[in-house]
Amino acid sequence: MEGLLNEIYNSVIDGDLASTKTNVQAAIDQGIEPGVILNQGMIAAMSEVGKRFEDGEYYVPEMLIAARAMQGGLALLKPLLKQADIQSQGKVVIGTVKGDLHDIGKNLVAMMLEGAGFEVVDLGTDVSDDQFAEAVWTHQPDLVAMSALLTTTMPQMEAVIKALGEAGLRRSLKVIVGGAPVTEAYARKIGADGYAPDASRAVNLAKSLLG
Ligand code: B1M
Repeated sequence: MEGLLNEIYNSVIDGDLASTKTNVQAAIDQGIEPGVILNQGMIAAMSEVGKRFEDGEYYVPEMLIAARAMQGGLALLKPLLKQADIQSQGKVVIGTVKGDLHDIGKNLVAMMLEGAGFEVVDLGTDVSDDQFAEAVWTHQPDLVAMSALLTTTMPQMEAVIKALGEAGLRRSLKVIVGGAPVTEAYARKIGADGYAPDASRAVNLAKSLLG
């Protein structure tokens, strides 16, 4: 098992999509827990990619192909993250905020929410405050979930919360935020209802907020 997880780790770091898919499928076939494949194989690899970028060893293209490899592996895990026969837990509108193109964490949160029985409307990346407000108007969700990976795009979360309030859409709607630079204190400061540091805790948070 160790060996296969290492292979996944290395294939994501190398941005090798074909090997990542082969290794993730082999890990699934061997009965390795999806959470272990995800956390010890793929997410660990992405933090190493981030470190290499900070150290000037990797550039944007390397980050991009690592992300592509990770998305390929995630697609194979997706069906396994779904629980069978669960009642709908509510509707969620999710997106990465304006100016931000990072979507792996957001996709993971969306996937885990879906797996836990939430109906998810995914607005993608680079989503403006107006687009969030419009989606809330159209889809009438119970929860809005926002992701930001850049310190420069985090303030967009506050803009969205403000826009929802101004449009009179905040009443029973809950808002949660997350992403690497976001903190609990920041979430409180901007008036969000909650913050989660990772996808599985985002699911717990959503469940507890929607009671
Ligand atoms: Co960029 N990038 N990137 N990047 N990138 C980071 C974020 C960075 C930390 C790298 C670094 O310097 N170490 C840095 C940000 C620095 C900062 O602002 N503090 C950075 C930078 C600087 C940039 C560019 C500006 C680089 C440039 O162009 N010079 C540029 C910006 C582009 C833009 O968005 N406008 C850029 C571009 C890119 C790529 C496009 C090449 C690619 C993204 C591809 C994609 O997403 N499709 C990319 C990548 C891959 C990364 C790193 C390496 C990996 C991110 C990732 O997918 N992690 C990242 C370094 C790092 O994070 N260590 C980095 C795995 C993912 C599972 O984790 O997204 O954190 P994460 O999600 C977690 C939690 O945060 C949480 O749950 C997930 C885990 O379960 N979570 C939520 C996320 N959203 C949530 C929402 C919730 C709750 C929890 O509730 C709603």
